[in-house]
Amino acid sequence: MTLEHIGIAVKDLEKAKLLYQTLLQVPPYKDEYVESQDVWTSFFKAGETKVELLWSENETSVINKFIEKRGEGMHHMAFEVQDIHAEMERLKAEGFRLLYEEPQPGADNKLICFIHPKDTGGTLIELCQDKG
Ligand code: CMX
Repeated sequence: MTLEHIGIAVKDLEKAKLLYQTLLQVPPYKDEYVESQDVWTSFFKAGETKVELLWSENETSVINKFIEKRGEGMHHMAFEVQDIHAEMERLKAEGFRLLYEEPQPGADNKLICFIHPKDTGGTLIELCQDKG
């Protein structure tokens, strides 16, 4: 698995975009609304990996629930896999709770699934596979 991106939950997307643009010295390469997650995303390249800013206007979204409980900051790590179905089967057999039965459409042309943070020492982990 390779680290594909790190997701950061933010309260103000425009402010966070300016901050990361200053920090990384590159503009975001993509802004995308992900309907299946009800979240706006903004992606920055950072060497071999990416930073994904996450923002939602919906108060009941998982992002705002997370911010309310834990504050802004790192929300998840995403690992890229070659065969997401096979990885989901493998991890399920290892006893991890997966949040979806089937991979869902995610941002940046990916199929995604999450592992429950209670099974991974408190860090939400996403598996992703390029749709090709
Ligand atoms: N990282 C670490 N722990 C987290 C977490 C996160 N991102 N989100 C929630 N938790 C913790 C909570 O703090 C809580 O812990 P305590 O019981 O110790 O307080 C526990 O997990 C249960 O959380 P909750 O507040 O009751 O919230 P929910 O159960 O409603 O949701 C989760 C938690 C992970 C199942 C939900 O956020 C989820 O389905 N996430 C997957 C989808 C997602 O995150 N989408 C946004 C990103 C989309 C994208 O990248 O495109």
